Amino acid sequence: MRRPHLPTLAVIADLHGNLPALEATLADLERAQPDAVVIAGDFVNRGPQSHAVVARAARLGFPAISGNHDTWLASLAHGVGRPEGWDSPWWTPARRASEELTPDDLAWLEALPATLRVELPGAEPALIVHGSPRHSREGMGRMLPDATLAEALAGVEERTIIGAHIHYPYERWVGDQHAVVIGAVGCPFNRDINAQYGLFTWDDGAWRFERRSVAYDHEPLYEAWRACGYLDDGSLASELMLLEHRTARTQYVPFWDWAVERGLPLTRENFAVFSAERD
Ligand SMILES: [Mn+2]
Repeated sequence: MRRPHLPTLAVIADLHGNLPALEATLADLERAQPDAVVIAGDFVNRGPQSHAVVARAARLGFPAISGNHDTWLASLAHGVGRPEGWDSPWWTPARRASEELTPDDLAWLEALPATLRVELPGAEPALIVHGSPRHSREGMGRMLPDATLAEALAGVEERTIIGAHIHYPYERWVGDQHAVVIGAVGCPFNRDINAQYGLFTWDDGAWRFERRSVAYDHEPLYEAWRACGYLDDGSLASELMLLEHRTARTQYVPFWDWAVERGLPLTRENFAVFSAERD
């Protein structure tokens, strides 16, 4: 007897201005043929192609939500919330990325909802979030204690909550709720440089999570880095973001935290010390 069709859902997120990674993911979705595709935010920033990724994603027409980088860059583009030293090389990637967003890009990003409920025939609904149901910057990863996650999920009626934000795949159960974090398409932090996303199949009363990891040629990404100009003023922040693409490991934020904790300036010399201490 043929098995009946099982509902399938793909969730992709954290594109972060990396068009080659998005294209590789789309090619893999062509092979997987899920019933639905949802994009769970962070289209922009970090990578060199924020405008190109937003323009491509907008044309795809998949349901989508916004991530913390999308709302942040949109407000920066309007001159709101600019950090101290905004014109310095440290802020070059965010400054250049926010400048390259067109009025259409901004209107599209700003119209995205924060969360989205997905309902497919024959399956339970799932809630798509960027971080957690209550905040786009609260990732549901291993650093979030169970008790805090339970608070974040209080009042959420869906049993399956699918998020992103932390850039590595992770899943756990809290009570009868299943929290899944998909990996990142454009900027993974799990030392796997492939484009990663989640493919979900409704089987035997639950959404089963399959981690997809799609190899792609990184040379066009590095070429985009050379062409975008974010490295031209010697911006260390830009170099760290490129290094994140090369290593699939978080560099920028932990170095920042390390330097602030010690009252040290964000210099190459200090990054070398940080890197040596960390390994
Ligand atoms: Mn992100």
